[in-house]
Amino acid sequence: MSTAAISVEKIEKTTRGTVRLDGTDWTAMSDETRLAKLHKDGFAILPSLLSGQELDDILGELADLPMNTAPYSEEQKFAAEPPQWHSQKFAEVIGSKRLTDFVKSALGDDIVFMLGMYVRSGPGVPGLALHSDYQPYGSEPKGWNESSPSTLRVLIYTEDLTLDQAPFTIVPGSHLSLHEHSNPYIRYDNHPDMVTLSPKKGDALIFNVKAFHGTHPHLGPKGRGMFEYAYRPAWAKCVGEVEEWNAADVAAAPEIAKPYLKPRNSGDPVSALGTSLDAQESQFRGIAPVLP
Ligand SMILES: O=C(O)CCC(=O)C(=O)O
Ligand SMILES: [Fe+2]
Repeated sequence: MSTAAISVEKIEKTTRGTVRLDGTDWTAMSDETRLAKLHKDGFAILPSLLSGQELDDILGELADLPMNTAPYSEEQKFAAEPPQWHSQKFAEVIGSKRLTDFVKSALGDDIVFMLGMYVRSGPGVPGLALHSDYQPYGSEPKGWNESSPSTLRVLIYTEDLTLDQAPFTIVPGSHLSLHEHSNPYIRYDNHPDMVTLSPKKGDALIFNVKAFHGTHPHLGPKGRGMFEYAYRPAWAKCVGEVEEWNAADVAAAPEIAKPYLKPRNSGDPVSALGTSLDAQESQFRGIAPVLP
């Protein structure tokens, strides 16, 4: 496929829909405002979480990680095993103070790391239709893995997501919808409320898995890498059983990651039934998120 003729500035529409660039300047913003936007819109960007050197160091450690190829494109590859057990530096990000402080501001102090992934995509990858990563009733391909009612995903790209690099798409506020159109098992293309995000390499894009999101197709000549992490509050376990971490892998993980490597099936929400707390000291403000 010849891609040389495509000018990034001219990409106004793709097979996934119109490109409407989110114009937010995420650098000139407090974490408080980022958190408020995460609550209201379902996503936020923490700029420059990883430096170019840190990305290169992780990529170096991942260079010999076995990858599977997607059935729909030779150019789309997924880690065949969790990257956090292969690369100590990838695993260190799980406990990054800047990242976990922000995630805790959204989810509370007791959080569980649920997912590590590494994906590479290249020219010709068709992009992802808008979808939700919340499957409350489970599914054949995902089992119970996406059934936690409260999860944030964190995406860190290893290249700037220019418009020809399969930029990210999302429908702001879709994580809040109770409407029949927000059946999380449906996918959409050409949604008029979809916006396109174009984060820089090393930024952390954080989103509520209930939000409908996807990507435009990969039109440019350069490949892109993506590190993925997910966290949930300790109570919000998956509805059915999911695969546990291997104890030896957890034991060998960097110390900074270990507080978050609790069992994937841990959590006992129902035991709180009958509990009644006096909230007047203001320590339970998490049920009333602040919006911008
Ligand atoms: O490839 C991307 O940018 C988004 C992938 C995605 O849908 C996800 O990580 O949940
Ligand atoms: Fe997704």
